[in-house]
Amino acid sequence: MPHTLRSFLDNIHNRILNIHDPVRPETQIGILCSESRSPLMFHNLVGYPGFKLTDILIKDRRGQAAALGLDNIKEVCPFLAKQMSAGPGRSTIVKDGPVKEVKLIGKNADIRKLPIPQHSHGDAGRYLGSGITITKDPETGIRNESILRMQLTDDPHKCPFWMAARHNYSHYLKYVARGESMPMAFAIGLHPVYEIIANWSGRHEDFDELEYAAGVLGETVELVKCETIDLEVPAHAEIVIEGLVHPTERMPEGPFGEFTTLGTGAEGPAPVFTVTAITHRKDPIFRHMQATWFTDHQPLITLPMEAAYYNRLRDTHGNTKVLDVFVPPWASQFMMVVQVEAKWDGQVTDMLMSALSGPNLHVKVAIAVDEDVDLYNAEDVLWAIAARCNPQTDVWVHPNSRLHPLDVSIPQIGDEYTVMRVGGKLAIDATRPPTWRKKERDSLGRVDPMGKHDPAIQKILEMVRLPR
Ligand SMILES: [Mn+2]
Repeated sequence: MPHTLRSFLDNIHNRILNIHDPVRPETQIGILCSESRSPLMFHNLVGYPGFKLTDILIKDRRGQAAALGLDNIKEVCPFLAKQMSAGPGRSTIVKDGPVKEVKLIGKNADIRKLPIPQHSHGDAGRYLGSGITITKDPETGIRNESILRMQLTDDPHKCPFWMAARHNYSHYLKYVARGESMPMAFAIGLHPVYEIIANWSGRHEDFDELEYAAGVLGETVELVKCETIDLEVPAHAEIVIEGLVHPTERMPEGPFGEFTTLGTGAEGPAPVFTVTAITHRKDPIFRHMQATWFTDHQPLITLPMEAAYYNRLRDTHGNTKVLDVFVPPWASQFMMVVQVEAKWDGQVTDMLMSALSGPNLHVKVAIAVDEDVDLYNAEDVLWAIAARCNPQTDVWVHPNSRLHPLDVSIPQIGDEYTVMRVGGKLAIDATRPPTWRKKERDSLGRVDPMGKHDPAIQKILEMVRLPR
């Protein structure tokens, strides 16, 4: 059986909160998804009979472990790094699939009839932020996937969108140079691993992100041809939106509350997606990705980033014992915590420089902690900074670095590019001295409370740990 949104929801069914009360996607979904700690399924969407809506599937390590088929949350980053190192899987084109059960072509394809929420107060409108965006290089025929934000308007078929992702933007520029419209499709509602890998930003000259995700899952992904454009889309998606992007058409786009939880960042005249068809399952589940603070939006991008940096940082000095990498979803993707056991002086320093100069522009603050610090726990990380860090020698600011276009705290350079921000990056070494200097290292060892390993009290210990 292929990995689908439905197979994933079956696997986590006992964690899902099913909501049967009437809820309005345009005005009420935003806060409900933002506040939820666990998976949600809305069964009664006012104005959208037949549709269900789900979100908050992988916001924490527990959901991410479930997506990767793991029990231990500490394996998430190393496992994904290993699977991604193994390279892509395959795709195959099939004649038909569940996503073709209902076909709305041309005038019947009104995007406003999908239960697409408005995410935040101040947004320019309802926003699709959960569609795996598929384009194809007109020269090589190799597809690209990413997840873009697209704004709904009063026009049932016209949607401006922000194209920040590098690969499909380069596709668009090739179509612009030819004076042709670019075919583009949005696939909504896939197994989360396809959503996660769609946000990977590495090079791929002879495969696409769908095939890469299929490799991580150990399967061949089934694709079907679109109805109105020359493109292939996942056969087991819940919903597919097909359309064309004209080479010169522009509409105002934004503002949109982004993953930063800030309401501004990339407004401007934007390319326009013209809807040509919508196909979906008979009983479609709309996969929403709420874009505010600590939702699925952050880990969808940070997971492939963590895996890529896990491999990259282990290369420091040819052999650095990096144990785990965590980009906290509650820190806007701009902070990276690395758990490391250094052998030599300077090793953590160089590893932190590598973290701050890696492939992603997101990393503004890099923190190194020891193997005995729970890097998923902000309290423990802040303890390490407080107890194991001499600010005179262990903290530094690197100036004149390029930062993420949506990092509004960093000044913008010039007004020709909306995406060029240059500022400082912060490194914090909160680790003990390296292992070859055992005496100094031991002086910063943390004590274990009495009885920690006493088997006789482990049951009581579990009870006292539970929140009451
Ligand atoms: Mn790509």
